Amino acid sequence: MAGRLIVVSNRIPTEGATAGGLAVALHDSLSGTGGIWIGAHPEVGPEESLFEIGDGPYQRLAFQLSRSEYENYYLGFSNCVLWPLFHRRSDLVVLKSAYLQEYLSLNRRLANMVAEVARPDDLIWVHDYHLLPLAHYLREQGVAAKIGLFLHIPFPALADLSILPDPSIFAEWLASYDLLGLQTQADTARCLEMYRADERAEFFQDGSIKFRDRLVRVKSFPIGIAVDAFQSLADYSTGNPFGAEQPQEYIIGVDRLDYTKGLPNRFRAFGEYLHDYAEGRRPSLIQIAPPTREVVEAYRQITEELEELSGRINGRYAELDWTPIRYIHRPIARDRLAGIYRGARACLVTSLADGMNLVAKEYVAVQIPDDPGVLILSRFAGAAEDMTDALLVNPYDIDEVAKAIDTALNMPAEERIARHRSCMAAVQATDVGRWTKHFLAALIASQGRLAISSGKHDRHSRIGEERPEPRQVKFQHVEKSI
Ligand code: GDG
Repeated sequence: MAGRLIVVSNRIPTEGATAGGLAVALHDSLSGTGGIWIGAHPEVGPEESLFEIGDGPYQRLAFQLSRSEYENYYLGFSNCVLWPLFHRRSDLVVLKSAYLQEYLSLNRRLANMVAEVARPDDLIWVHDYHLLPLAHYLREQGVAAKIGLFLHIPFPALADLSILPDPSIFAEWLASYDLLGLQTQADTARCLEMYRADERAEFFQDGSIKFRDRLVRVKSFPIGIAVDAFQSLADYSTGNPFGAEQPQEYIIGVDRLDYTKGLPNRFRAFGEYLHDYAEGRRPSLIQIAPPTREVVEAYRQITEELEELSGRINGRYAELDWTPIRYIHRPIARDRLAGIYRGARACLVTSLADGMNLVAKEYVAVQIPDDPGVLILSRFAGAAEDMTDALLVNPYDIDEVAKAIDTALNMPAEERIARHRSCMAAVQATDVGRWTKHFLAALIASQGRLAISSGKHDRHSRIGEERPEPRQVKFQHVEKSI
């Protein structure tokens, strides 16, 4: 890698929190290049500049969100506009002009701070929907370094974008990146559809899009987990992860309590399974659902709905020595989680829309290969694009999910083993270490700015590195090349 890696995300990993797969995967690239991770931190710090937190093998620079930025940029535009819109829940979008204004001003403020530390040969890797316009503002600041974006959530449908006052801004923001990384090929197709509808965009045979004076490459990079590390967690989680009362037979669900995860239908389907199929069998559904974004109204509503549904189903079916749904509305330690996954006869993932869904991969990774449990996976999770041998279900169809629970719990060992082997191959192929390498290699290979630039803002004057324009072709050839 030429220069340093600079990762920018909404939140910076902190010592207190367990390191997630992404932080683990980026550790080597950051440490090896004297890299920097930049993100928001709850600590009080100076308002206009980045401040350093902690010691470590790479630098961590934090910025602070004001109360108003937290409300309008984070809760507002990021989580009451972009999150529902990108997850096909336009009905939950709340439009307020202050949301967009502060989303833009935070991104501009952050770009100014990042521009202070960035050098022309750095690679800047921006993460997720909170920071879509960051590259646009970095370019305004004259930053010429290569900038990539990875979007962890689904790319929206063109029709859904039209509920925004100015849907065309997305094409503009995103074209300031050199590389747009999306989770799936379906996301890539939706992104290309957006550019196809925009007369400012031209398409090239190598899969890039020319927009004004820039070339942007759009490609899918399905994210995965740190397979070996997660398997080790399950191996070393000794004893009974439940404590005293381990259920005999159980199905596991693990999700941040979010309306995109299809939890009410999951509970209904389990209730229907108990009614129609269980026949004397007494499996439990262990649902771990730590709270997130509770101050947003839509999250309050779903919390109430789940309490009501689990109460009703347990009231109807529970016995003195059996609780059908164990609904745990708080986080569980990661090593216990790995042990709980391993003992589950099935895992239920019922997302109505989901960028990837790492829970599906974690579950498969820790199964015992000669006696594995069965993954029941929504066809609307990104993971379904590769894990085609999971039991794929339509999460809107409660009957179908109830039937899939029955199929999973009665599946012969031979079929379980074959399905698991196939899903495990997908988990291995997308290991987060490989994923990081693929993304960074594609970013290094990306084309960047075209020769036609005026370069008037070009602080790092990289115009000398311009490349010839690729041959322009008709769009229908392009789709095949991606
Ligand atoms: C976004 C996209 C995409 C959950 N509860 C506990 C806990 N977790 C961990 C799981 C898993 C992670 O949280 C959830 O990851 P997902 O991928 O399922 O979902 P999002 O949080 O929505 O993530 C998603 C992902 O980004 C990556 O690109 O796949 O589509 O929405 O790792 O294990 N961990 C612990 N206790 C819990 O109670 N320790």
